[in-house]
Amino acid sequence: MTRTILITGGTSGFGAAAVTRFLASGWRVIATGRRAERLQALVDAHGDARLHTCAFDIRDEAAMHAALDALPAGFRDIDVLVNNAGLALGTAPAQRADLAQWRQMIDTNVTALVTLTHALLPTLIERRGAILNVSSIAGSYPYPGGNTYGGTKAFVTQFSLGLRSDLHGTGVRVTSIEPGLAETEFTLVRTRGDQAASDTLYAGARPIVADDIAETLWWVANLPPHLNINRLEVMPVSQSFAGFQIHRER
Ligand code: NDP
Ligand code: 8X3
Repeated sequence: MTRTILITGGTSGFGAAAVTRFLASGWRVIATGRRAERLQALVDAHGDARLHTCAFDIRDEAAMHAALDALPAGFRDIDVLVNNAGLALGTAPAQRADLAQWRQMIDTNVTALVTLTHALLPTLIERRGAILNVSSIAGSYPYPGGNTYGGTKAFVTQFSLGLRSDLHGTGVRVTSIEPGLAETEFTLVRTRGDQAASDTLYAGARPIVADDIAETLWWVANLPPHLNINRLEVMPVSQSFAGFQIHRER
């Protein structure tokens, strides 16, 4: 039976790679994002028989509900929700951070994620489906400048665990996927288009690439129905842990 997956943030990075991965293995895919031209490019590449795209800002609750209400009949029985759309903005310490950027991260990474999840829970319960939330190592390991971004991802991880607890007995699976350093448009977005900063961050690090996370999502989504991966932390081999910083008085 053909299964249906809704992937938010399908226009770039992990989400775009996941759209391709799931289409290639026969799934029906709903891809969302703001950039309509990127969604159209996916349709141009893959056709629209098993791909449906919806262009909307995920922070716009009315637009989200309109997109869900307008799903064609063949795409309504969603088996898997991938909450992937998200972003970091800025690397400044909290005391110099831009409050508007903090709000945008919370609205996107937290509020929109719970809104969409809430809307789809009845369908996912009926389908004994799965929720795959793209969190981050930034939710577990604080770093300077991570402040609100890390806070949103800590929420995503803990929300995933809470959902798992609430959905006990429904057969719905929930996974928090927590990638580390990954080269996508993430750093370009974070730095407002600073290609040099992005290139410098990833140079020589052999970071995670989008296809790695697409493959991880595909693996989790295709596990036997009696198995639940609760949390999955994925780093490139080049990334590991360092010690605490210590400020010394002089
Ligand atoms: P990209 O910037 O390449 O992709 C982000 C996606 O999110 C885009 O498709 C973008 O679509 C979508 N998005 C952002 N804001 C909105 C919005 N307001 N409405 C609708 N869609 C939106 O980055 P990644 O692929 O790396 O990021 C995907 C997820 O992975 C994010 O949640 C990120 O926090 C997380 N992550 C990334 C890591 C990394 O190092 N790259 C590591 C760990 C986690 P559009 O702009 O078209 O709206
Ligand atoms: C992205 C990973 O460490 O750059 O979520 O915040 S990190």
